[in-house]
Amino acid sequence: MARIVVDPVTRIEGHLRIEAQVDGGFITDAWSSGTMFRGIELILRGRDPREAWIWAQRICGVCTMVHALASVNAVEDALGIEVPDNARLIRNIIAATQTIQDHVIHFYHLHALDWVDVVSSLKADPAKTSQLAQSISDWPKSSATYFKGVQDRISALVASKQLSLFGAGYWGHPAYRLPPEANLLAVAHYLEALQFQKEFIRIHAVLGGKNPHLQTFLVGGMATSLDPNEPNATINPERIDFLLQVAKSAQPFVSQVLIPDVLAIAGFYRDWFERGEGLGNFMSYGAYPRASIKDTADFLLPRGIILGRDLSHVHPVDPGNITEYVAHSWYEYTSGDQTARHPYEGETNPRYTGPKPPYEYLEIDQKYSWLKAPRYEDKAMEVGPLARLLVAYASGQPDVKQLVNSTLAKLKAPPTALFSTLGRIAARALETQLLADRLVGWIEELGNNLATGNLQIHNGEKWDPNSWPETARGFGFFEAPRGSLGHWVEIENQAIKNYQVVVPSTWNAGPRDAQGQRGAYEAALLKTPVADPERPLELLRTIHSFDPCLACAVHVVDARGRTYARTRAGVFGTWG
Ligand code: NFE
Ligand code: MG
Repeated sequence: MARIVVDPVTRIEGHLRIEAQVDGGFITDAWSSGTMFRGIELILRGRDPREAWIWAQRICGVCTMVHALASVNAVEDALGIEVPDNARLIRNIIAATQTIQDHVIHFYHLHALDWVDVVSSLKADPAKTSQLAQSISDWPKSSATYFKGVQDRISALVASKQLSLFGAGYWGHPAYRLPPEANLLAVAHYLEALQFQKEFIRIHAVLGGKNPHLQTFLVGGMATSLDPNEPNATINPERIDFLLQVAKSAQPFVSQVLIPDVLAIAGFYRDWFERGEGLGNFMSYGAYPRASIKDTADFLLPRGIILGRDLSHVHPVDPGNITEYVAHSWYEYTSGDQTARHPYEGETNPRYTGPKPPYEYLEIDQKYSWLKAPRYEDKAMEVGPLARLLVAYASGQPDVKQLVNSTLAKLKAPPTALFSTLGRIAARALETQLLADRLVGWIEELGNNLATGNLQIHNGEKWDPNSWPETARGFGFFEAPRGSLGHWVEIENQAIKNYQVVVPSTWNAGPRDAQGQRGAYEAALLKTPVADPERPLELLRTIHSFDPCLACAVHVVDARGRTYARTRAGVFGTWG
């Protein structure tokens, strides 16, 4: 028996520590720990609810605007504000743009190197790489000369002995299976994806003034001016043309680069279609209102719950059934640490109980994470692209059904293959395609509103706090790139009395609850083979497939700083 400690897990946002028990070459138990405390929920207390989104958005620099959106949704819900159609469209456009960019960055820059051996790409024959590229896609950058150029860049990097972001990888690990040509192809696309995401996010520059942390959210709508006759308006016909042009750039990149790469890589790692899922319970709050923000039955990505991998039944989501436990988290509840609390009654009382640094292992029988443990009807849930896709598929969403069925046919895999590490990766890629296709339509709708004189962007009816009731409370849901995101706000005497955020990575990376039930990461790691405990590449594959974001999940870094426990397994590259 050996205990593997990976701390920090890198190529993620924030600080995550995984401890795993390995017996006979397989993981037999695992513990997930968020190792920093943040306090945005406390910072929000006493503030004007109309400015909550500005603070909440700083929870994360990766999923940037999702907390702004959930925050305005929550305050609008509390105060009974309906937003105009243009605000719905602009929010959908901003959010879909965020998710597409985030998913591309995740696949290429945060995850691909768990499957792609950069150093092996030096052995590739550029001519054969060209043949491979042309056999799987029509993407034009596919000549032997092009791949030779990419290989020369990697060679120069290796010769400089400064591998930079490719330093300290597990290169040569036996679990890498791609031939050198496929590795070179993927490395070329890693570099292209850097360029793509930089250009694509200009949609946020137009609609939000900047990225990350857009400036144009507003309780009651958006602060983006619409005027067909005003050259300086945020949205005029020229800007619509520009947005369309940038949005359309995503379709070829996703269909000719991302999807073929995911399918090609999956073909070499088919055994990863059979491991790494874990809980079997999946939840999506639903996202992207098609007609009205209020109509939660009419989302592009439907709301629902799948239990026990049963795709024949989609259960409804009742927001009243969401609670958080702190039995194994460094917090205390006035009602006792074995109790669960709904976010409206949520408490953020941090209390670190140990171990004292430097330490070897977490106190797994006691408290061991800065994340709470969210539960739905006392059940742990996986959230994220796979959950959304499964809920959409089981709900009969026609676009998703068609995408999933055609992809499974190409992979010659049954639907049960989705319940896996690779299923998570495939689901993210398919969602990117779905959103890239839909994004253009929303921009066109916005252009139509502009052309027909529907220019309302903000509902100012409840802007004056004197028009608010003495007390009010509401919640805002959204499906962030990593999954179901909820903000709960309680307003009293025109100020925030309590604010609670339950975030996707808290659902997925959270610790055990009072009943000892594992969180999604903890469950997903069980039975994972580990060929070399000193280099636990397989563990990283499953954890990275969730796209961890601990900054979101623990929502002020421990100002005293902390010494990390011994890093048993170093990993390469950092993010954030
Ligand atoms: Ni910091 Fe986030 C997303 C949110 S995390 S990335 O997506 O909300 O779980
Ligand atoms: Mg919280």
